Amino acid sequence: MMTAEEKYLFDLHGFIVVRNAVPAADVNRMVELCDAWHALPDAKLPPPLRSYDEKSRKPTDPRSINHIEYADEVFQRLVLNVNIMRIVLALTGDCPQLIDTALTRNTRETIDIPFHGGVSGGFHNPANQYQSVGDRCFATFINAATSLVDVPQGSGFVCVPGSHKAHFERPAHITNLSDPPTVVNVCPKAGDTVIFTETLCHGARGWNADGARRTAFIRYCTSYASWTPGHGPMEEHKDKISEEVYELHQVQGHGGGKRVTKRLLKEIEGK
Ligand SMILES: O=C(O)CCC(=O)C(=O)O
Repeated sequence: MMTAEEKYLFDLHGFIVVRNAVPAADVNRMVELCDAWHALPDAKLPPPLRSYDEKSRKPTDPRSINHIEYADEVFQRLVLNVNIMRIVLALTGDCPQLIDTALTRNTRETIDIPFHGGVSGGFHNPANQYQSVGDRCFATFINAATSLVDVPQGSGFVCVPGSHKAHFERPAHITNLSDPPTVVNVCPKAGDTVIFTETLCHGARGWNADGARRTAFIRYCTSYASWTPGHGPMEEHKDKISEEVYELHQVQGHGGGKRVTKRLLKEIEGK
């Protein structure tokens, strides 16, 4: 389901950019919701929306609102988007699990996000792995970041391409502000999706333009990963999502076979 070129690039860099993954009408709706929800305190958000770190967040930390797929259909379309799922299915061996969604807003007033991911003392968390085997790339924890705005150079997502396979510790002076070729600033247009393995060393530069950077992050893992039970569907809010999104949220064994996966594969094959 990934082309030879996509596999080459993902394996080499640890990320790829899917251009125009999301239709403009959906992008506009997401921007509208992003601005409306970010104008509200947590207590006023429609349940079960809540900020990732409402209690500990400082005013200058970028705010990330979670569980967005329960609050509007546009985010349910996003988690099932075939342009994105084509890659996610390939990377998870057709055993995907939706574990987390987040809508973030970065402004000139909010700070950058330091590098994280990658190796620590030569150790990759076994729940977060990347391998290339035979003709396949395989990642157990994937982030699909859809930009809702055009991101200018000098702002937004940065990473150390290839660091998903790094064995040695990153020297401390290499930061999210370092220059190419070691550090690359990926600047998507509105509707583009940056798909990366969470083993990639990544972070973000502060927003340096007017308005706000708005991004929808959808995180997937393999459905049999041992650390995910706490990330299953929210049973008390089950009535707010479709059967397919509910199933995508579920833990499942190595055999795969989610109905939603089969439906997506058929749709992708027919394209
Ligand atoms: O804002 C960004 O693009 C960085 C996001 C990030 O570091 C993450 O989701 O782990």
